[in-house]
Amino acid sequence: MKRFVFALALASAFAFGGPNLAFATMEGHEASRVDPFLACPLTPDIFGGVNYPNTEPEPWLAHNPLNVDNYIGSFQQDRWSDGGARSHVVTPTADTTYTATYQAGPPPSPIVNGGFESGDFTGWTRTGTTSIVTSPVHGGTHAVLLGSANPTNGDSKVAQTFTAPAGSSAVSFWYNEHCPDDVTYDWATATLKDNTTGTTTTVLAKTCTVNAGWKQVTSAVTAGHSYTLTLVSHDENNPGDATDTTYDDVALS
Ligand SMILES: [Ca+2]
Ligand SMILES: [Ca+2]
Repeated sequence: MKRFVFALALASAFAFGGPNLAFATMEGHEASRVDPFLACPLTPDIFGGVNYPNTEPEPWLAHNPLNVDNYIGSFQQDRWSDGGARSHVVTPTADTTYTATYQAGPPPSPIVNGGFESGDFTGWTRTGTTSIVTSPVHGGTHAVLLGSANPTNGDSKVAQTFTAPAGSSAVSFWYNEHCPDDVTYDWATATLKDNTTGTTTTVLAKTCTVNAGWKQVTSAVTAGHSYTLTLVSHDENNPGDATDTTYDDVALS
């Protein structure tokens, strides 16, 4: 009785059709009929040896002798005390054609930390009273707060210079203003300077609102031009009606 069975299976054959390569896989043929391990005794009493299941995996890997592009593997799983073994044979590899489709992703935005998600002022210059807040936010978990719940004096602002990349046509941002005053005294405003042409556009005219929630501002840009976006909250430092403005999600599209 053989207790070590060596089974061999064979793999792929090529078929060529037309001007294109076509691959067909031929399943391995049977070297031992039915289950090659059926005749292997697992009871040591027959031979007097002791079987130690799963004690000695012995990996074995070789080229398919009929096609060196294929591999055939097996491992011996059980080991008898008298040297016998029980093997498993794994299916030989077969030629398979995989098609990968790659798509170019959007280019990285030249606006750094536009959502203030770094939790700091990375990418921005700042003036006046500025802070990073976690509430309210429009997107993510952070936004920038200009001004304060306490009166501040004059403009509080952040600014960033960037170059509009090819394919971009607009810059946008969101603001949430708390202005319990009159626009004569307190306001939010934003400007976009085209550094290429020297033109400055007021993209958010002076506004003073309270409890208006998040509002979006969008302004056209010309690809290839350099811009400086400045976000402002202005307070006239009068007790009792301090204004602050939260900005978030500065982005190009
Ligand atoms: Ca954010
Ligand atoms: Ca005020």
